[in-house]
Amino acid sequence: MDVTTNIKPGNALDVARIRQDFPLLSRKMNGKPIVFLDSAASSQKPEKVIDAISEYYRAQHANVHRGVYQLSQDATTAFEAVREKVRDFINAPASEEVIFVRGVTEGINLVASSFGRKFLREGDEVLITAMEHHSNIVPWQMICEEKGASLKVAPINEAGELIMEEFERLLSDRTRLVAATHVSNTLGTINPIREMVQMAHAKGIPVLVDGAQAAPHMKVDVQELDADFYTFSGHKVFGPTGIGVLYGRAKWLNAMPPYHGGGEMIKTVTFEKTTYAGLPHKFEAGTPDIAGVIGLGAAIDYVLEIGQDAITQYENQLLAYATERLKEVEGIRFIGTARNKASVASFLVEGIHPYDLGAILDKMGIAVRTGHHCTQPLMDWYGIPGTVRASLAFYNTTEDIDRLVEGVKKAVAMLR
Ligand code: 7TS
Repeated sequence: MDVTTNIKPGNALDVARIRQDFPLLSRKMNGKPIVFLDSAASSQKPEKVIDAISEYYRAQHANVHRGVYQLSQDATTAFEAVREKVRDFINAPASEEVIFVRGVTEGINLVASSFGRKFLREGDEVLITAMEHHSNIVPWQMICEEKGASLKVAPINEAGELIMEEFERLLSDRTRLVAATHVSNTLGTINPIREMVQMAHAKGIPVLVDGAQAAPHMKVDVQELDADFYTFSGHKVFGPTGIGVLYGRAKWLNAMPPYHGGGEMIKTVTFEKTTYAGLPHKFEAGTPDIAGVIGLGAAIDYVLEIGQDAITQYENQLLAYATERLKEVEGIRFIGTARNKASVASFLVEGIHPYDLGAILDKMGIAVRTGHHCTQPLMDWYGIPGTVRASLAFYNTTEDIDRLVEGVKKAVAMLR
C-alpha cells in the first residue's frame, strides 16, 4: 500500500480545520511547534469543551439533585442529560446503568471492591490478561488478597495478541469475573472482546471491559459486546480530567453493595439503619463533578460531530503511515504488532534507552511517552525496560509523523 499518498488532510477528515478547534495544538514546546503524540495518556481539549465548562461555572452552577430552586433544577437537568448522552454514546440499555466516576481507575476499583466483597470467596479466581494496565491489575490483587482468591493471567503471543485457546482454558469453575482491556495502551492491540465475552458467558462468568483506550478511537456498543461492565475516562475522549463512566448491567449493579457511603446514595438514614437509593445514585455518593460531566457531554457532542467511523478510518491510515515510516529507522523494534491494532506505535531502537530518545524528542518539541506505560508485567514479559510510545488522535497529521521520524533518526545519530 502506498500510504504516503493515500492520506491527506481532507481525505477522511478535515484535520487542518479540526486542529483549529484545539487551542493547545498551536502552542510551542521548547521553542518548536508542538507535535503532540501522547493522547493515550490524555488527549487535548477542543474549545467547545473548555467553553462548556467555563459557561457552566459562569451561568449555571448549583448543586444537583437537591435544590427546589430553578438554578439547581436546571443544573440537574443538564447533568442528567449527559447521562442520557453517555447511554446513547455506548448504547447502554438504560441510563440508570451509567455511573459517573472519576475515571477508569475508579470504575475498576468500584467493581473490584463492591462486586468482590459480595461475590468473591476463598479459592475463587479473577481472570485478567497479560497486557493489562496497572489499574486493571492492582485493584484485583487487593480484593483477591482480602478474600483469599487468586488472580489468573491469560497469556499473549510475541505480537501482543491474546492467545484465545489459553484464555478459554483459564475460564474455570472458580472464575468469578473476567477483567480485560478493550485496547492495550502499550501495544495498541484490539482484543476480540465479543468472543471473549461469549466464552465467559458460556460458563456464566461476567466480564468487565477497560475501555480507556477504545472509547477515543472507535464506536463502542456495550450491547453488541455484551459486556457486563464497561468503563472509560473523560480525559482520554477529549473531555476534562476527573470524570469518567462505569457502565454496569443493572442485574449486577443492583446485587452489589454501595462503594462509597454518604449523601445522595441513600433512601433513608437513621443511626440504626440506612437504606440505599436505587441506580445510579447508589454508586454516586456526595457532590459529583458536575462541571466534569458537563464537559464530558460537550466532548461526546464534539466526537459525534466529527464522526466515529471517520475517526477510526483516519487513525488507521495514520497508524499505517507511522508504522511504514518508522521502519526507516535503523535498528527499530516494534513492541505490539497485532493484526488488529488502534492508534499506538510502541518501539525501541537497538542500543538506545527509551528515556534518552524521549528526552531528545522533547527538545525538538515532540511529546511522546517513554517507560513502562503502567504495564510493568507486560514489559517484564517482553524483557524490556520500557518503550517509546507515539499515540495518535484524529488531530494528528502525517506532518506530525514526519517530524517524529526525522526526530528519531537525528536522536539515534546523536546517541550512537
Ligand atoms: N486502563 C488503560 C488501558 C489505560 O490506558 C489507562 C491510562 C487507564 C486504565 C487508567 O485511566 P485513568 O484515566 O483512570 O488514569 N493510561 C495511560 C497511559 O497509557 N499513559 O498514561 C495513562
